[in-house]
Amino acid sequence: MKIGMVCYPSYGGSGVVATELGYALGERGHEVHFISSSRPFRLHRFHEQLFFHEVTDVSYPLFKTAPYTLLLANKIVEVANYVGLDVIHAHYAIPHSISAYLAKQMMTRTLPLVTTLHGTDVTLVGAHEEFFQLTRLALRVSDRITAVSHALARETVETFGTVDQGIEVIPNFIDPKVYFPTEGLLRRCRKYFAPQGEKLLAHISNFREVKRVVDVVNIFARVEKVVSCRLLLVGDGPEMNRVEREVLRLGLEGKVQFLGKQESVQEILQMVDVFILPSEQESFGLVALEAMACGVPVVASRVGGLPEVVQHGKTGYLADVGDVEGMSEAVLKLLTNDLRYKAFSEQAVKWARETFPVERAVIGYESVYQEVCEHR
Ligand code: GMT
Repeated sequence: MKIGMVCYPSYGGSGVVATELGYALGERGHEVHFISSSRPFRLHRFHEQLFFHEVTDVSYPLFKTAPYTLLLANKIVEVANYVGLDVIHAHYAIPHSISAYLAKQMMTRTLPLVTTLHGTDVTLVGAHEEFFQLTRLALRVSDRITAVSHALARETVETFGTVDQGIEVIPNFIDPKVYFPTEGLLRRCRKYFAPQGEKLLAHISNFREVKRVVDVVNIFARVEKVVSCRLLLVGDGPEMNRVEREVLRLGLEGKVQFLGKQESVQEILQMVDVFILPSEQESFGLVALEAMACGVPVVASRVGGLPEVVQHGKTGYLADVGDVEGMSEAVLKLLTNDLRYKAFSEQAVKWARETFPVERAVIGYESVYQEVCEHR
């Protein structure tokens, strides 16, 4: 099949899922055409079945900003006609599904549209008054809708009412050839970040308010009073300044290392001991899954899709949003009992590999594409 993959190129789970899915589809002989404002950040390996089409900016004195939704719609039509796309897969309803819907109207043949909901499109953007009707339209006009967790599927129905086509849940996934536990290779790095043999805690995100990165610093502050440890903060975003101020306020600057935006997060995850994700909202929490696949137990908030990803008391611990005390106790439970830690780490790898393999997801998406193409 020839699939048009529309996604955000920036640092974030939905772009990662779209890109990894693209590689997996390419491996299975499909042709995948990414359409985005710039090259998706994980689309760096050459693959003969993967292509990238950039939506070019247009400046015109009348436009305050370029009308991206329209430019994207136009690009979808151009690519669909030129390469003969069979299906459009939009990751994130706003504006991608709306652009794809516009593109469908402009086409002289049928072009099925599959929308994958990733979370903030429904929980934050879709729930804003300004986007509510548009998101509802995106849901109505998509031929098939998938969501990355049952929690997100439920929340979509609660927010927008029954979706006629139904919502199929296809959980996010990992490639165990990329995310796996390893020793040795990363000892050198570990020595650099934890020179006295300290434990290493980590958090990776786009540092938006919803991630509650300040909580991560406060959890670390409590833990490091009991166990000698360091914190690695990976990513960047609007909360960075607040987080830095909190680190300074707590006098932790010597123990917290900011690594900025990183691409090969598996290499960081492979050297850390516990991963912390105290988000306010999380439809899935892909990075928590990536951590577990690397053998790193996760301490996270009991919210959205996270209870479907992290097994409380088995592969990590869950606590209520904002429960900094509970999360620091959970980290300490893991760091102060080697036997427990080893069991959690092994269970995390097994759970991630067996429950969220890339093969299962790619077969799920493939059959969705086939069904929409058969019914066009
Ligand atoms: O979490 C973000 O801010 C980024 C966002 C995105 O669109 O990339 O992530 C969402 O999609 C990911 C991939 O499906 C999920 O793993 C994240 O949980 C979800 N984020 C939220 O729901 C806040």
